[in-house]
Amino acid sequence: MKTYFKQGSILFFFIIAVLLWLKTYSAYLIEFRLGIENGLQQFLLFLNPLSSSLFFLGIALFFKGKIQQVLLVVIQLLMSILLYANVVYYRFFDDFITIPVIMQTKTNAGQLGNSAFSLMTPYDILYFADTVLLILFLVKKWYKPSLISNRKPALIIMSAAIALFMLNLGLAEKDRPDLLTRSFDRNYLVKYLGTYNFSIYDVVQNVKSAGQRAMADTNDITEVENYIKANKVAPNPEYFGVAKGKNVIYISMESLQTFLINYELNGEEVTPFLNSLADTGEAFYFDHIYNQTGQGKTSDAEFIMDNALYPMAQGAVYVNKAQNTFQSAPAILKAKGYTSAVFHGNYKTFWNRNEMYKSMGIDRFYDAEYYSMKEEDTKNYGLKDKPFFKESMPMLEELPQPFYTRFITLSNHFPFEMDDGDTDFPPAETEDKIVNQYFQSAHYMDAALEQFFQDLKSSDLYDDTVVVLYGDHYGISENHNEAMAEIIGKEVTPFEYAQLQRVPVFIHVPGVEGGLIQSYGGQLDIRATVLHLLGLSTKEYLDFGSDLLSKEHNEIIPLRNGDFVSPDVTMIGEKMYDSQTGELVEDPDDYAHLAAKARKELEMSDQLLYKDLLRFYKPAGFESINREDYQYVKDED
Ligand code: GP9
Ligand code: MN
Repeated sequence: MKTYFKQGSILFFFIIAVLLWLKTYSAYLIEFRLGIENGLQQFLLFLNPLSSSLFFLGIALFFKGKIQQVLLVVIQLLMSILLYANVVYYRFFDDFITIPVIMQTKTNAGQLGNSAFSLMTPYDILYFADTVLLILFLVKKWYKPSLISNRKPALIIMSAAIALFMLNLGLAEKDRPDLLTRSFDRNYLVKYLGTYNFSIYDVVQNVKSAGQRAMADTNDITEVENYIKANKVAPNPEYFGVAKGKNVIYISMESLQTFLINYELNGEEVTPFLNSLADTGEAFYFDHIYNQTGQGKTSDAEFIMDNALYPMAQGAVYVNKAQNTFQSAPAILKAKGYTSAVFHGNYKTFWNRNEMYKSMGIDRFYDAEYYSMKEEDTKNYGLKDKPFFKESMPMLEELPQPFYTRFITLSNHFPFEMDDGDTDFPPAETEDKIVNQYFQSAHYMDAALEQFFQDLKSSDLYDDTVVVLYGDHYGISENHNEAMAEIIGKEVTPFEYAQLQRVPVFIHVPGVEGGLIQSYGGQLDIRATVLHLLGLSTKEYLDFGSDLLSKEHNEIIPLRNGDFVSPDVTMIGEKMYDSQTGELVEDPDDYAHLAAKARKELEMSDQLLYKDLLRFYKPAGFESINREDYQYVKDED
């Protein structure tokens, strides 16, 4: 039998390591947009997979014979899987996988499948070509591992790998100080250190966060409490209490971005119903609200609505902090006689909702179990919006009043596919199918909302109910910038992309004249706005929003990635842009204090969450939630 490599030859090992290195580097170039700005960054990107390949594959060399073979395959395969998983995840989320995301996938078992498949292509098989080659060589015995362990060369290779890594880290720190301690942005970490090292960093971070909770005590709450209370703004007396005792309905509008409101595609309005809400003054329409969600997407937006705290920089609060203590809106309103409920045409375990809702004191959860879920009525993640709202009506009417509820729509979800007959709205005509379909599914959702409003009116609930509609997060990621440029009629620069992070917010208050409100705000500001409309003071609560209708409303809006927007400047990464013109500002240092304020706010909120500090705080008049009082099991009848 022919053996291509001398027994114990180290050459074969190097070929495998180099293939993994180059494969990873190619993936960086082809799949990820890491924003390489200079030659050094380009060099580090090229360098970083080398040290990881040598280091991890090198472990196999400490063993001999069969064990060496098996280890080589297993390590190579695991690294390839990690790389490919990141590639697929990035194609949709523009982000890298973290430990909490992996936990989420488990929680959401099976249901992410559809989206994941639409993100894969047959060419992806190339991501495992070198793995197949490696296995082939070993099975065919074209390469025979050493019968003694290659301890000495292994040590040399490991040391070289570590030296390379230290060099990499040193150069990265030089280009971007505090890379490991301060960064909110996973893109930076991957750009400088690579996907494999990022995963290790992520594991360490998660272990640390578990430790943080254990170490915290009552003293930790004081700083946060002082910060928050010093920054509270007074409600606007004109609106305070105008909706006292009214019901509340929040509607989470899946993936809806502000650019769609009043947008006309070939002369036809995409969202005629929502447009009419704003135009007629039937509701307040806020057109400068930026989404502040992170990896938890819909669940992060829900979390923000009910808690006015920042979601996590990595992973979803719903999944990772579901056992924390919260003083959520449903619990606050419970003390005022409200019954709370969530309606959603997907199963209760998705996003770990059935656990998180207990901590937020949500009384009832009408999940997929309560709906018909007929084949022709479902698509993607669950029930289509029109049957969803239709079937929800009788359940809503049964609720004791006043109620506090949330309806979570689904039809306008990536990849925005519609069934035949669900919409006659024409797709856009860019080269990008996803962008084209987005208009159709958004139009369908708009029609579903109109039908729901009709039903509320005919049921007499309308005049007793505040309705808040909010876009949950972006629908169109950076991957589609080219087509989006056609849609918005200008290049999607980083500044324009930040503008696309706006999500529409409408608030209908019975008997109150609405209209367009252009002040800058974030999703976190909605809770205080609504509680004040209901006539509840928010002074005692540890939250980070500021009433959008207040004259003192705070217009510096931190985003979850550490950037911020304000009417004057918008900070993206390290750069400051004039918010009105989109040009870089001449003297960014003039705005350093705003950046510091935004950072401080995120830091304070993170403290609350990571250390679970609300367990040490009890607002006056608040009745603590006991998770055991809540259960979301449908009665058999
Ligand atoms: C699933 C729905 C979609 O239940 O909320 O979640 P998303 O993927 O948008 O976070
Ligand atoms: Mn969503």
